[in-house]
Amino acid sequence: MAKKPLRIGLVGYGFMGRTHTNGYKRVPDFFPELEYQPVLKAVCGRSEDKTKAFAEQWGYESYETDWEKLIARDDIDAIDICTPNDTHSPISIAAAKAGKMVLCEKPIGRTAAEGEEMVKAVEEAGVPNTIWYNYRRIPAVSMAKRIIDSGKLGKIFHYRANFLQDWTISEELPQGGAGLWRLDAAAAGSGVTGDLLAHCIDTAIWLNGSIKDVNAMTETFIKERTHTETGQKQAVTIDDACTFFCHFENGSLGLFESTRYARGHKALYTFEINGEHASIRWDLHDMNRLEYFDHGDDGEVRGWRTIHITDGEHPYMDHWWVPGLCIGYEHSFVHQVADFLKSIEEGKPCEPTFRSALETAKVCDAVLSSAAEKVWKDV
Ligand code: 4PW
Repeated sequence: MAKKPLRIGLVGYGFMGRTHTNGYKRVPDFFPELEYQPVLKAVCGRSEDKTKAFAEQWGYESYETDWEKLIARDDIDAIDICTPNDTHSPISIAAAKAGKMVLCEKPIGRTAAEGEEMVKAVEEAGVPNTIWYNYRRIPAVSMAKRIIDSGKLGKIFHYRANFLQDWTISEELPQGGAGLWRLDAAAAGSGVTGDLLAHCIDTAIWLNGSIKDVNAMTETFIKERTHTETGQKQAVTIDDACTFFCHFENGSLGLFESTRYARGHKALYTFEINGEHASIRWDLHDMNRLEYFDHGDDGEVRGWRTIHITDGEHPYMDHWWVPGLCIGYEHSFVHQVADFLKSIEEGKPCEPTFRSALETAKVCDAVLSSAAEKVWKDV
């Protein structure tokens, strides 16, 4: 079958630039039924040497050092944004105005206000759009969605999630600049709330519906850091840790925690959902497994069971190996590319769209203002 090309213009060649590009490259071999095939047309970055080297290593046909030039090119169909959060809004809006499809790394913007502008731009332009909340596309997480939607859990009472890391426990770590922009509120918007809890919130809304109101606390453990570009000491204005509880619209209670000060944890993302008939839990460190407790089981053998999500009947797994063999973190991005290509083939939205991701941004904003004002906040 002759493939339709989807010509990609990637902005940013860091960690996310690599995960997305790997997704574009893997899809044609593992999802051969799709009509569209990504073509790595151009990558864009500020450093010419590094951008050129990335283009050569990963197989982009060309490179640019100015994202406005990339957007102006008529041989590009889709702009993929993998740059720090403060650039998501201007690049997305310009790309949409130029009639390009827009794929943007999470979170949608630094704030919900930025997100609103981005939603307006893609909707006015009528261009396909999506935000890369990749954890939805881990087969075990998608399987949790399928189980919950089937009604097996019954009424949901509790949703709890954690995202724990430990990479900022050092006063020596500067803020700002390559790789460290996540510590600089001007670039990132917030700390763990927008960077890590946003993932937990996106998954939670997807699995358990909208969040109604929140009550949060945040802490900044290291108050001053040296800025990489200015060499000056600056106040740290990101949240190093954030804990919040909430009500979901369906009446369940939520409890969320994230920190970069949990010594020993590098990227521990877990969630657990307790329903009337059954419970379910998942752990990114053991990502091919889903744990499930069904109260309807025969009492003598009732207990938590571990489902190995590697069977062809599990989400996405018919595209990979034989049952029992695992896949990894990078596959969630391959799945996101496949879902995006499928969505343009079918003329349907690719979730989460900019509009859906705006809901997560609103929860993040409510969390941060609840912590600042020490009060409950409606979303
Ligand atoms: O989006 C998150 C990042 O900013 C990721 O999922 C994990 O934490 C890996 O890097 C950071």
